[in-house]
Amino acid sequence: MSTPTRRFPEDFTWGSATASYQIEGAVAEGGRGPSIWDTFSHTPGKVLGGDTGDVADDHYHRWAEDIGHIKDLGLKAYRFSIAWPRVQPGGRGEFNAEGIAFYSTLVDALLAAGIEPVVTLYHWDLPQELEDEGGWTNRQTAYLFAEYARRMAQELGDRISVWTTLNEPWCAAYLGYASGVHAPGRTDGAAALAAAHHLNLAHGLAGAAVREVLGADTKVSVTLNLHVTHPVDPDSAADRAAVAKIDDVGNEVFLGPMLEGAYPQSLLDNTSHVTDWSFVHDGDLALIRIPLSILGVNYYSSSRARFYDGTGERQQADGHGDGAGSPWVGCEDVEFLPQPGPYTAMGWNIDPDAFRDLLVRIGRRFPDTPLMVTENGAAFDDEVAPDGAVHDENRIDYLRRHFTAALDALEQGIDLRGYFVWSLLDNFEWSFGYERRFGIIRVDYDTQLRTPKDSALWYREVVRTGTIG
Ligand code: GBH
Repeated sequence: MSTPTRRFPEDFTWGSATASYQIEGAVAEGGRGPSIWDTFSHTPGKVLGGDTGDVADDHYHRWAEDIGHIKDLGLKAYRFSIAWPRVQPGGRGEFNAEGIAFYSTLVDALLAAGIEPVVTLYHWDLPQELEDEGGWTNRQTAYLFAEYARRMAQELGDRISVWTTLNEPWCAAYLGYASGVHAPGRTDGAAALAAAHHLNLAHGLAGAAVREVLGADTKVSVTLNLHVTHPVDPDSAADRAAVAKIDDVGNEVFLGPMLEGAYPQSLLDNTSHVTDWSFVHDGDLALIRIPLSILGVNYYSSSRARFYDGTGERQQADGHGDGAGSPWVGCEDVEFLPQPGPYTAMGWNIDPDAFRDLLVRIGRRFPDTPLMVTENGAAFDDEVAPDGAVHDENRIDYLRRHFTAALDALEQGIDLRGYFVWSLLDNFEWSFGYERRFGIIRVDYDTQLRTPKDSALWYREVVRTGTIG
């Protein structure tokens, strides 16, 4: 007796993902204005090795070659982000025709190559001029974001398959405004919660604006980095309560308003020593909860947390090392313990079971909202073989195990529509600069030569056959 080959659905959306600041370069070309990441990366000490996105993968000039690689891999979709300061340099007022033309041409070329464009409107590169007025702590930013979204809908129109409003608002709010390891580098917990709320509002207003232009059935999504946190001692009520706090500040702060129309009372209570939440105005929650066509899930690793009783040094495991503040606003009595390995080059543990459980849990909780894995992948210390190839067996193994987890979830009846590997190219890994390589395609930063790694060639076979080799 032979077991049938396990297969992904015929119409499964296989793709790969990137983000504007991480790949484009050309930061002062084509009328682009400065973003908070330009400012941050040019501030000494903020990014490993002093790296910046000034050149990155030079994708602004090499997009045609990059689309060729996507096509060669047989991918059905490409997830990329629009740099707001490229299309509207100051974040308000005048739009920049040259910036809009760049994305319009990119979209046409993707369609001509048979690749579905999946757009993210915000992947962290806020126009610096808006940050000068408070950035995401300023309610006005949400309304300006919606105007930018409306214009993009008018310009790119029905050529876009899915409109994703935000990428990982958790990172934008907490890493940007609480721990300060991301732009704009602020360390103020109350500011981070205000930012989270204004990002929620921005999501609702932008999604509504896109649908006003393109019709109510336009696919609108948001991408969240959902945290899977295990209690250190599952039998300890205190540890389970610690995990519940992390769930609130990490997940429910977005899932609640976006999908259920409310912030959990436990979140408001547990952060009342930080803020009174007066930035939530009457009517906001109704604006935030728009129908979601797809919920995007980014997943890389899991964490372990427990109750911290105040004795000894509080442990943190956010991958950013010593010196950084905690992103976990209001969770002063929670600590993270290092996870057991194996690890990727980020120091993040590899836990595909947690990925499967997450997809199943979220899928069952929101049965009417299809899921899409909008990011999953791994950084490893790749070596280039004498023939120029990259034999990244470790990345293949990581992807194989996570694809299998996704297949498990599908077989449990979860409505999972697609999977985007992070990332198409090695790129600017935020505060870790170019040290950390997530690409399935190698980029030589001296020559800008692109070389598909073994993982890319392996992925091509998965996409072609719908089975995991
Ligand atoms: C994504 O961020 C980004 O969307 C993408 O641009 C980036 O290049 C890619 O992933 C790789 O980093 O629980 O405090 O220990 C993912 C960022 C990584 C943030 C894991 C949360 C755990 C933080 N996430 N991290 S903590």
